[in-house]
Amino acid sequence: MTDTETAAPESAETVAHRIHAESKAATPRQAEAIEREEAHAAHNYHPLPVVVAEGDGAWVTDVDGRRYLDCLAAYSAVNFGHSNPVLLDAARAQLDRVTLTSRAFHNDQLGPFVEALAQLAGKDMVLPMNTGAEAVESGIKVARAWGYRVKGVPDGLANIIVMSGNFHGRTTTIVSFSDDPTARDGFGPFTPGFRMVPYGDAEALAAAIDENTVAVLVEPIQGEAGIVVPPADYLPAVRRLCDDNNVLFIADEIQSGLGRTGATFACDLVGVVPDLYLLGKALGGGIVPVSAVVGNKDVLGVLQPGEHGSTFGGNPLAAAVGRAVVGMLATGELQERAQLLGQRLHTGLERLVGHGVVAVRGAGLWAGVDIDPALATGREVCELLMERGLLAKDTHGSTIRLAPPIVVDPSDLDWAVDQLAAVLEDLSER
Ligand code: IF1
Repeated sequence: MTDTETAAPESAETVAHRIHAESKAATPRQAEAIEREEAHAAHNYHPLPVVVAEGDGAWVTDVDGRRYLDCLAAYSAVNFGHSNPVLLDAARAQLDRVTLTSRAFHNDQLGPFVEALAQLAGKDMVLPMNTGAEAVESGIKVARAWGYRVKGVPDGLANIIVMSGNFHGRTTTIVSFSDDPTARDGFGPFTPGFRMVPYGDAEALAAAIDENTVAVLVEPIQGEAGIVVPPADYLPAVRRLCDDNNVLFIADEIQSGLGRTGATFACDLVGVVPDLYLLGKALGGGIVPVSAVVGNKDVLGVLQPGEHGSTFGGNPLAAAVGRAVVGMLATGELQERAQLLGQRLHTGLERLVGHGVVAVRGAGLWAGVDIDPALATGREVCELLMERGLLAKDTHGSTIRLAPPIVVDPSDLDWAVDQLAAVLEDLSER
């Protein structure tokens, strides 16, 4: 007996969702799962009609046993693959000990985690949080407090410079400085104290800095904007401008960091060290939410007891997994793998330019592919790729992003490019 047979008469909306789900879903199991989700979960996403049940490495399996190559990796939160044995072992070992104490007490996992993460980043202090947005919000609060208490900016006058096309999360303050109407409209009133300049334009940034500027917040490579890589001399120019004006350089490496670009941090690719790294996603190994603000004591030391925190920030389970993640990155082998596989991926994708692909951008095992809009939208391409057993996600317009787990087999990478080529060929013949 399924829920719907015992439930009250279906509302028109439920019927519509059921028809939608069934029409999109290939099997009854999928339809049932989608219908229940659509009936009871907020509709803040428009997922592809696939219902994942298991994951292993770079592959996931749906409720009917169909396998898909995961080329999204949960927006780079699954850099080390689904069910990574090293990370699962670290989680399992801690699950049987203690998982949550709050920071009202110490726990025996936090110290080793923050020590290892600070060392990985070449810094000396870590503020442990949970989601990426929490790390961004924490970075904003730390920068403002540093501005008032160290730089000497008059209280309440601090400004932070952000970039056009930015994506830093979904909280009200963060969307306050978004220029994406879909992310921002309808959520006011907004938080003041932010200025926007064009991404990649050092002159515009120089002109926007004034005596009350406390920080520049920038993605070293913009993810949601479509894997936008700035000119090679841009981040070094940001570093120089921040040094010259006593302004904090805050790098949001939540999506670009932790191996994705073929380096530990995307900033490494251009030899730049920010004052604060904002980390998240892959820091939790695809198992638990783990994020952090990583910097030196002269900045993060401004926080006094009781001024900031979170129930789960730095919990022993998160710290145990985060420490295992840092351990996997400490040797540099995963970063090298992402660099080598990334070359293979980009070489394959470049061959499609002029054959349905307009442009390819990215770094390491991270690519933004602009599909010829005359052929299809990014969503349509992703639906056709899904039918061929490849999961990817479109971003704005006709751009799709490809970011498989770094553990992906080289042959699977070649297969993925072949599937995209086949989809584009089918579309061009349509
Ligand atoms: C969604 C986008 C990607 C991020 C950067 C901070 C955060 C994110 C550079 C906040 C999060 C996620 C959020 C998720 C989808 C995904 C996303 F499409 F929204 F924009 F990756 F590009 N900084 N990005 O990319 O981290 O609080 O989510 O842990 O909101 O739909 P979070």
